Amino acid sequence: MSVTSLAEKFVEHAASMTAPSRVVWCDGSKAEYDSLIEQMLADGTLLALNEHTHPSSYLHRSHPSDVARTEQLTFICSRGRDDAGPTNNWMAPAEAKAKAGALFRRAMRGRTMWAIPYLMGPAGSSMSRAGVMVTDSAYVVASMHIMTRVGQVAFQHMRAEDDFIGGVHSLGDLSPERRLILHFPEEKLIWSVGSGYGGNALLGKKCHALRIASWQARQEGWLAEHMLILGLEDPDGRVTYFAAAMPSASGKTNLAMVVSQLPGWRAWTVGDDIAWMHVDAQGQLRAINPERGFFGVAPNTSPNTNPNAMATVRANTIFTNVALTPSREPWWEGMTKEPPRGLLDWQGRPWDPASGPAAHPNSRFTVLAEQCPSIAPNWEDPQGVPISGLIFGSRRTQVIPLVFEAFDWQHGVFLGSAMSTETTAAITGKVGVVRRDPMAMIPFCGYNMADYFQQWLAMGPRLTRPPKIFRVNWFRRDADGTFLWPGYRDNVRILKWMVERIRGTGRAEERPIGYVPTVDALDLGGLDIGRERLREALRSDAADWLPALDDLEGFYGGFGNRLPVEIYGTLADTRRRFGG
Ligand code: SAT
Ligand code: MN
Repeated sequence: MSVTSLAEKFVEHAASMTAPSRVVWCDGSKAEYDSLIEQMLADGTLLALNEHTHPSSYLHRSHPSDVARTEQLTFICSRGRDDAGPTNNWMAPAEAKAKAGALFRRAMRGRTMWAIPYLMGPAGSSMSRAGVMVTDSAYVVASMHIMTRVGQVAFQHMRAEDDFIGGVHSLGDLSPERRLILHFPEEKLIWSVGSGYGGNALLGKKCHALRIASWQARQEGWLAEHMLILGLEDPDGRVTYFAAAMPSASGKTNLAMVVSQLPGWRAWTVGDDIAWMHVDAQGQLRAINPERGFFGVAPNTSPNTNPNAMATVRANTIFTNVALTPSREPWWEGMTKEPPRGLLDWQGRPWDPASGPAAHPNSRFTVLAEQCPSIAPNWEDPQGVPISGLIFGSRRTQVIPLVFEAFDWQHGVFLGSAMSTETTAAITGKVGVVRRDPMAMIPFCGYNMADYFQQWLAMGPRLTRPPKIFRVNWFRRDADGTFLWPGYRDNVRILKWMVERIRGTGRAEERPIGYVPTVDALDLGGLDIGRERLREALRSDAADWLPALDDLEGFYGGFGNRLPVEIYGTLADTRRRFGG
């Protein structure tokens, strides 16, 4: 492999700080992956699963205090505090280097440091970007093999010697007291210490492909988003592509792999977590999936909720923190109705239902995207796929209707900026608390969110046919706490209506919040849902919305006069339409 001298220097510098006993450059080969697996089986980092039912698949049990992203320990270390904005934790670069430097000092002594050149995005795409990360975790290296394109291909895509994001990762002592996830956008640098968990440690994913990439995207005029990408094929074979933002552990993977219930309609998966979107020379928005695999939430994945994911993880999969059956098969809550007897829980103890779930609620599978039965034939097209619809979805028990459409681009950006959601197990902390989460990017936007809204607004006029923007909420409940909409595969009915809206045929009524489907506009063939329930799922009352808009104004206030006037203006228009 020909390594550039700047990449070499970067790795040498990281080695001088962390003092590993040896440095190994990764080439991304199958032999390399196999030897990492061998090593982890030998030292107990991995357990082999049943070779007949789950060939070449493994279970990893993480440290019990290292099971999710730790947002309170995640910082944007831009030079100016205002450039990180009020929704990010900020630390001055010098202070951050001093603090983390103390934790990195000789942290790898007696250990191997792997240097991983990786590419985010398909080979041959001008939208793809390279990184070089070092780590002392074999689990991280094997996971990077699955989630990114590792090896020479990264160097081939560098447009200059310094055209890569540098990442330094060490497990440290895994203590949350000595854990920091730091981003230095001006230096194209990521430092992460004290965690081996996916979102904290696979630096290509959230740290690079969202936090640093969003900063670069702002400067270069594109968007790095927390979005799945899917194509919906109609009975005539025409495919309409969507990108959809939803918070972590809120159904992105399920929607990305959805199996259609509607005769003749079929969904194709392009990505399940991240979309990089550019405007092409014709003014068309195009998206690539920067990742190569899925790092999906296991609980509630079943032959019913996501048959494609179940088929994807039949082989060559690394499971993290799931439960184990006596026949060495993975198991998690929601996979089968009844838990099998004799389970070991995610920490390897005989499962006692009184002590909580058998699988950790944020347990995961890591697997190549190409194994997914619904993977789109063109998912690695260097040009990306043309996006006709953008979807903002969140998890809200109340207020937000099942689906509605923005009046125009600016209104759609407002709807994205107004998102709030109930928290999930994907982050450490309390589950089910409502928090603001514009565009599902609150944990991932690497710069001031007021500027981020401006970036979104500025995209609209550059697009010849701006995608229609939709807001969805699969999670609304009735007074008894039961979901109003069945979700999962029935969500294709909602996607079909969106395709009809994009083509100008779908029926809708105009309301203060946007265009809402009329009850007869949705294809409900074969679905047993009362019209009253559907009407309730689509309801939008001033009594719910006006207080919600007041709350939203409070959130916007935190940005001061950096918030684009268009956002305030659209808020005022919405209030006026409600008669408030
Ligand atoms: O843990 S990750 O950040 O990689 C996944 C997620 O929370 O969206
Ligand atoms: Mn995610």
